[in-house]
Amino acid sequence: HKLQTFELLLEKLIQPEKGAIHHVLNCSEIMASGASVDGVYSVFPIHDPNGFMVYCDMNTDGGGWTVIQRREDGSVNFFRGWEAYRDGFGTTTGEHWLGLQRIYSLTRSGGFEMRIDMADFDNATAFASYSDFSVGRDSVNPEEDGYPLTVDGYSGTAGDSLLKHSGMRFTTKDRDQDQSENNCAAYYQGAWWYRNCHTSNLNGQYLGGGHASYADGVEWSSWTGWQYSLRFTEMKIRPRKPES
Ligand SMILES: [Ca+2]
Repeated sequence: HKLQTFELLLEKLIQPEKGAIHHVLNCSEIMASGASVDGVYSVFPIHDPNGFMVYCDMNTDGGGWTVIQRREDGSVNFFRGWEAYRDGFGTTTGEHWLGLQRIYSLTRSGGFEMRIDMADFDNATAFASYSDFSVGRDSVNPEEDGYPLTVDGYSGTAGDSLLKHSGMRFTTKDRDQDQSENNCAAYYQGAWWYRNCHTSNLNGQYLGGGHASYADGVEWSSWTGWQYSLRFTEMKIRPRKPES
């Protein structure tokens, strides 16, 4: 009898009734299905059907955000190489990088906006929003293409420190794809879509506020310059709402 019950259960899992299991693509869909609590959820992007865990911000500016990066206490080492940035690292509830391949799976077809929330060590906050964000858009082999950034349409309070990076490939300390004769990631102790080299460095060293060294901290230059390492950053994406 128990075996029969188990087989029935298994059958249901493998062949769910039509509509019984909805494979949610991102946090926006999870919110649309009724969830309103910030936290860790599973998502199943079309191009990564096995799915993965993400942190969903269900409150900021209407919620439904899938978090792709967070710095908050310096507990996780962000000075890592290509494979780590490709695959992701850290703790979903704490400091982490979701991973370029996953960000690509979520955004490759376009139609996403991105928001970055930031805080300094005096409890001031600011944000930067971009109406268009994707990584490796339309790439057949995004890793070979270097997971290039597409970003456009700034609004916010922190100023724009990302548009100059649009079109750039991702550079890590062990894979130089920037336009500098140096490796910007090695030079500025981070990993980013560097040009020659940066106006922002959110994966830089967690230096905890003002620092004497130049541009190697968690920097967002249009808000706090190149010698102030932010206390908190959170990058998050969601499908753009249809124009109203
Ligand atoms: Ca270079």
